[in-house]
Amino acid sequence: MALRNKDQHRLDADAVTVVSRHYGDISEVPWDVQKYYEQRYSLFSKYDDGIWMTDDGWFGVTPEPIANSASSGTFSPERNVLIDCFAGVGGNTIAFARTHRWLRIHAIEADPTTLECAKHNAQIYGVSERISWYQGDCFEILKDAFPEQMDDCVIFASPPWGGPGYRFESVFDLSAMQPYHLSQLMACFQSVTDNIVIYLPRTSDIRQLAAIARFSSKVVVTHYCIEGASKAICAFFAK
Ligand code: MGP
Repeated sequence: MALRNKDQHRLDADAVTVVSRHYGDISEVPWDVQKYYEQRYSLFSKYDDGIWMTDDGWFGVTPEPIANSASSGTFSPERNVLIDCFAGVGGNTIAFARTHRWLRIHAIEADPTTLECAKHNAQIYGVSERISWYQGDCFEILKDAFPEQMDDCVIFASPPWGGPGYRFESVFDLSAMQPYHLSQLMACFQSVTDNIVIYLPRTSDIRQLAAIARFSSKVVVTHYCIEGASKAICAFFAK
């Protein structure tokens, strides 16, 4: 991808693809991102303070009101460590940090440039000091940094859904989600904890969530809307 203009902050380590930046005017914004740019204050209320995004980040970031609602869900009091496995540009990580409810928040992001955005955005919200950042594959990092069951932990995951095309499925098949399907995610997370929250497409097949819960725990599913428009669901798994 060619560099867009002087506002570009940096390239990733291999100087190949990902550019992070703050768009100040819609005329600078690629056409496929413009819809999300129009919603920028719903994604980050402090957008004008200089929020950094990658172009891919616009598609996947959790709108701030939803992130705030999901992060203030009911979690057992003994759970005081939160691991965000797909931190992206930081929407959910920041919301969890703003609750002041967690002793420590661990945020994992595979892409170095996206991680820089998350760190920068956390500074804007004044919550950086509560977050430990990890760059790399969350499956590897969970195995290396959290190799045992943790009684005090909740895992949150807002994984990739295979791109915006998810919305053309009338019922979204979680066993075909790309690049990681639901069972694969759950198997990895359950090696650390039974308390797992996953952010998923609004059309997700609820029967597949129920089937997973039957073998491990109970599941509560919350449906999030903004101004009447359905956006996504969260599945809260707990023992
Ligand atoms: P959307 O469907 O792209 O937008 O995403 P919208 O405005 O509902 O589209 P409409 O034109 O169909 O009305 C809705 C929300 O889903 C976004 O705000 C993101 O929070 C979330 N989202 C979208 N995608 C493609 C992903 C994804 O791949 N992963 C995750 N975790 N969230 C996503």
